[in-house]
Amino acid sequence: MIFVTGGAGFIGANFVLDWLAQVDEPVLNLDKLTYAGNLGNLSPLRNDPRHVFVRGDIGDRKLLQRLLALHRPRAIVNFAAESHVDRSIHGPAEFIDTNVVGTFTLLDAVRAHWSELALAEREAFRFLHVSTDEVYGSLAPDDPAFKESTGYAPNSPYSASKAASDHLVRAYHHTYGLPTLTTHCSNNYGPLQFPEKLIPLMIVNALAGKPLPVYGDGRNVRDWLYVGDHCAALRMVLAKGRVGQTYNIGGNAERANIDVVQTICRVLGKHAAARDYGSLVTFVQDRPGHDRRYAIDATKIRTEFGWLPAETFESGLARTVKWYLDHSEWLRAVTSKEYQNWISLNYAEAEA
Ligand code: NAD
Ligand code: TDX
Repeated sequence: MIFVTGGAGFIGANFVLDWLAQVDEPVLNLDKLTYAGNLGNLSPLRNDPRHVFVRGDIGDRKLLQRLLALHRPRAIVNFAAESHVDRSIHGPAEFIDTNVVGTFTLLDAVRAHWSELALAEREAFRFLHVSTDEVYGSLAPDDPAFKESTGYAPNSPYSASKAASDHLVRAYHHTYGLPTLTTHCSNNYGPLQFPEKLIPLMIVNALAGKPLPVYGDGRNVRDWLYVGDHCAALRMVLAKGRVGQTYNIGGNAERANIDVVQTICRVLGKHAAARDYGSLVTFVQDRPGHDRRYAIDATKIRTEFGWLPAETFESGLARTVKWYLDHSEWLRAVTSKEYQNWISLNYAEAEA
């Protein structure tokens, strides 16, 4: 079996659902179920014996030792993280605890387990660490896109904590020979994304007739990838990636935030009870340290494995908007009191 961490979150849950649909191999899923983790994301697997869910922390070494000894996974796929940049600005400590110390604890427990395996199992073993393009920092408008060789320049507590975890993964390969793989993906969107991130937040606010808070001048650029395409890329890297290597994954879909928001308004404008969503756009105070532009050069994964995204930004966004329109119950469940508290905190004095 494979051992997935953070598999009740947005990308992790999409990955587990896709994995069990495409590959008939069981999954051990360890997730702390923070505000971002939701067992409802995995409800299609409720009676599926191939999915073993354990609530727990990647920083709990004893639990990790027990799970590794009991289930003897052939691979780890590490999604578990605090993932929202704005939350890292308000409260960075949890990002250090999970993304840095938690990843370290996971790596070290896995190394201890792996080093006791028979040679053939040791060689076949993989530790896939899911990282982000944000570790490379911010691009000027005409800079070339991030390559695997681009130097690290993280700018937020979130990206700094992910960068630190990447360095630990690299060191565990270089020093101990742990067969690691690291991926750097651009901004994901799609079903099951918690509505604190740009695209689902805008959909939810628009449907509620609330302001659509665009930071700064709205010209910051992100490179968008549909989550299903990210999951397909991760399956390829796990199967074919060369140990110790890093792989960039991106949608080749750079868009300014204001254009993303206006496209969402247009797509939403086609549904039954539509209104003039564009009039809800509100420019608000910028995010401190806001990275201007991210862009991924995905040449390596394309040439090595033939990976290409199946969705364009327009087709993926149409699917995503439809998913949110069809899943009002899911949205109601995740927009809890804690969610309302976060929205009040982050957007309290945001109006510029
Ligand atoms: P998410 O916040 O939706 O999910 C994170 C999951 O990890 C949640 O289920 C949460 O409960 C769990 N978790 C948090 N702390 C934990 C701990 N200490 N132990 C066990 N589980 C814990 O995040 P996401 O958007 O699905 O991102 C998943 C991974 O992909 C992260 O590592 C993130 O850095 C990376 N990534 C995300 C994006 C993106 O656009 N969302 C892009 C590139 C890379
Ligand atoms: O209310 C908002 N208004 C706004 O203008 C929010 C929430 C965001 N934005 C802007 C900030 C960014 O330029 O939209 C852009 C996207 O913001 P997020 O969805 O918060 O994503 P980002 O900060 O780019 O980081 C994401 O991509 C890389 C994920 O959250 C990370 O986990 C991933 O590593």
